[in-house]
Amino acid sequence: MKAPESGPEFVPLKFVRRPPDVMLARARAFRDELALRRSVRHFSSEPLPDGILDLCIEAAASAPSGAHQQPWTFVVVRDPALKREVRVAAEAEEFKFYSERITEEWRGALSRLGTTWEKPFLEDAPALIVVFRHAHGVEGERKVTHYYTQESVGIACGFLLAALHHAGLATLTHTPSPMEFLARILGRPAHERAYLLIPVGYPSAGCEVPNLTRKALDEVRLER
Ligand code: IYR
Repeated sequence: MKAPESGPEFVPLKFVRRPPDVMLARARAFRDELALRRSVRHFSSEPLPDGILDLCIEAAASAPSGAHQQPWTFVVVRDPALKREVRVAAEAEEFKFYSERITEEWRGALSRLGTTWEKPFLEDAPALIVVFRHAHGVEGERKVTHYYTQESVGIACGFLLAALHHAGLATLTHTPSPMEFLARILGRPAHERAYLLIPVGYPSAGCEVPNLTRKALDEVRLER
């Protein structure tokens, strides 16, 4: 006879309760810090401190996920030959995008970002983190359904971008489309789908970013 499934095990929550003035100061400091994050498209090749990416990936992997299935893999690409392979494949897709697939409306929307099919940052940045979403799980021969994978991996990527920024690194959220080439080049199994490609490093000397403004609080927040 099959042993009965054991019920959930619970442990005390570790929760840090803070006085309101401390909470406000922390919320303000966190807002101000995240406000300084910008998408960077020009990287120096300066190497990263040892261990920094693993710490940030551990922060990302602490994100909540559907049924706690943690449907993600973070692939760190540092090898110059592999970065080149990713760049060549990404630029092939991006060339088709900018010359054929893009609509005039989309071209207009992108114009102030100054992007083109050329992606030197894929080789210049000392590391690329390619985040894969597990469309389902695999247990032996069995396919395991995963839930809310888009939301889960999106939240983990938010944690990752915040952790990298907090650590003092610049990032870009790059989505060459389609991204199937990443699973092929990086040898990921069929149930892992490339979700986001994140170049990580230091901005190049004299790096510039578009002069963008953000929506004000009263444009994004309602009270009902
Ligand atoms: N993937 C292309 C195009 C692109 C699309 C959007 I939406 C952006 O916010 C930025 C770029 C590229 O990376 O150039």
